[in-house]
This record gives sequence, C-alpha cells and structure tokens, in this order.
Amino acid sequence: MREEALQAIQAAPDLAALQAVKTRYVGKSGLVTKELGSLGKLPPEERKARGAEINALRQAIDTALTEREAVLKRAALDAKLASEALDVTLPGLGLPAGGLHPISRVYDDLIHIYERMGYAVVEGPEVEDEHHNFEALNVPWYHPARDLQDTFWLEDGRLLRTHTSPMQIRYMVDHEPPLKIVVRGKVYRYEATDATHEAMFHQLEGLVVGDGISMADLKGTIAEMARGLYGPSAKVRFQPSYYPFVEPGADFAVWWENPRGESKWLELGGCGMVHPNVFRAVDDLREAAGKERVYEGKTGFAFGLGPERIAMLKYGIPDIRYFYANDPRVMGQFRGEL
Ligand code: FA5
Repeated sequence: MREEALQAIQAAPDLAALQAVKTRYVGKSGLVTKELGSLGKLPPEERKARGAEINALRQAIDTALTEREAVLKRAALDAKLASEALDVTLPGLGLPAGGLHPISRVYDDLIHIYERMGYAVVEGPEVEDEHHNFEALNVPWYHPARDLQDTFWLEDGRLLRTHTSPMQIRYMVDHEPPLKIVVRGKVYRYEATDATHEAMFHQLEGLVVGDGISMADLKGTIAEMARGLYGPSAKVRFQPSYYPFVEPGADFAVWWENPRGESKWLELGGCGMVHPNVFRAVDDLREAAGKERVYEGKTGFAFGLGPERIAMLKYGIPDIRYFYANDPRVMGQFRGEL
C-alpha cells in the first residue's frame, strides 16, 4: 500500500486531486485509518510491531502529502501570476477625447476679455416676442429695418430672436444703471445660406449704461477687445452705419493678420450710442411692471458681433456651414483642444 499511496500522491495533478488521495488513505474511513482500527483484532504479541508499521506508513504518507501540497500550491500561484501579468510598458488604452467647438473657444476668448474689463455675462431666451426683438428697440412694425433681419415666426405670434439685442431691453427692465453686460447666445434669420451666412448663428452683444458715457468709450472698448484678440498692435476701423436702436450708429472692423502673412479688414459687427427711444421703451416696461423709471437722461453704448467671423479666420474655416454640419472630418480637428 505504501508504494501505491506515494505514487498516487506524486501523480495528483492539482490540489483537489491531492485532497481526494488524502481522503482515500488517511481520511476518517481511509485505508490507513481502517488498518489502525483493525489492530485490536490482532493477537497482542503482533499488535506492537504492526502498530509501529502502520504509524510509519501514516507518517510517510503525511510527509509526502505536505510536500506535494507545497509543490502544487506554488504551481497554482505561478499560474495565477502568469495569467494576471501586467505589462506596464504597453501603451495605454486610447480613450476618445472630445474638444470644444471652435465657436465656444472664440466665445471663451471674447468673454475673458470682457470679464477683465468688469462686464457681467448673461444669456436670454431664444424664443422672443415681437416687442422685445423689434418694437422696444425702436423698430415699429412699419419700419423698413424689419426687412433687414428676416424672421422665423412661430405659430403663436412669437419669433426666434434675430439678434441678441432684445436682451438689452430685458436686462435694463430688471436692473438699474450703471451696468456693463455682454450677452452670448444663438440667433436665427430666415435667410438663404452661403459661405458667410447661416440661418442659425451666434452673437456677442455688449451694453454699457451710466452717466456721461460717450462714443470715445465705445471706441476704446472695441479697440481693447481687438488688442485682446489680435495683440497690442491691433487696429480697429469704424464706419457710419444705421441701426434703429442706436444713434449715431457704426459698423466696426478689425485689422486681422495671421502668421501666414494674410491680412485684411474683418467686418465684425455693429455698434452705437443707445437711442433715447430705447431708454423710453425700457422705462415704459418698467413702469408697467410697477418699477421706477430710471433710464431717462442716461447715456450708453451697445454693440453686437458675430463670433463665426472670428472663428473662420482664426482656424482657416472657409465656409460658415462647416460649423454646424457635424462633419467629423472638420470637427475632428478640434479634438482634445480645450
Ligand atoms: C445686428 O444684429 C445688431 N443687433 C448689432 C448691433 C447691436 C448694432 C447693438 C448696434 C448696437 P447685424 O444684422 O449687422 O446687426 O449683425 C451683426 C453681426 O452678426 C454681423 O456683423 C455678422 O458678424 C453677424 N451676422 C449677421 N448675419 C449673419 C448670418 N446670417 N450668418 C452669420 N453671421 C451673421
């Protein structure tokens, strides 16, 4: 039995098989255990020698079991380590990185510049009423300027705002002067699209109201923005223009150069001194809401510009429609740019 047991132990391929061998020989009803139990049936003179023999056998089996167990445990550990091995020199998994849309990046630049000058940043509703989008901005229904901004009308008589200027009205109705704000957001126009015109685009609106605000303050502010965007030698140009909600009104452009040696005037937006009729309309709305009339005799300036124009030049995007076509070949180039 000795040889047979020792061989079975050596041959056990894993810990479970070894346990089975152990049970077979030295378990409660194992072969060796049974032998020990049958000692009592032997004549007393044989018992001692037989007992010593069985004990020696049992010891040999125990030793062999312990040794084999150590070997198998070691092998199991080695196998586990090998299967869970980690090669720390392998490159990491490439997680797809997003990126900020180029318009968001231009907004961030612009807003940073205005926050430095102490402006508050606000947003307003994209669905507007006619009064805020036109009338209160000195554009009555019969005014030809309504044709300048073709409008998406909703069935309930409201509209998609054609510019961010209605937020001038909303903000002044809710706040007293002095104030300095920029408004960011989407605007909509019922227009045929081309390389520089979209039906949905963005604007950044500025409004400053206080006492003794002048056209010089407006020009200085636009120049400061241009320097923030294009460096200390940036140039700005103002040309007289007409917007019903400002008087006088102007269009402004910045001189734009890039490292490739390209340069030109970039027509950015409109601006001017807030028209007294706008202040009057705001005071009327305030009065109707039970608030004090506080805008009579105040002065202020406003401006509105399109970040798409800045982004097209900055990133060399030749057609405004690429911004919103969700073409991964275009937007993929802004991956990981935060
Ligand atoms: C306005 O919308 C005025 N509210 C701006 C303003 C505000 C003037 C405050 C005075 C005082 P205008 O329609 O010119 O103005 O639009 C302003 C800018 O928006 C343009 O200079 C241009 O940069 C951009 N823009 C206008 N139409 C489109 C369009 N279809 N697609 C892309 N950008 C446009």
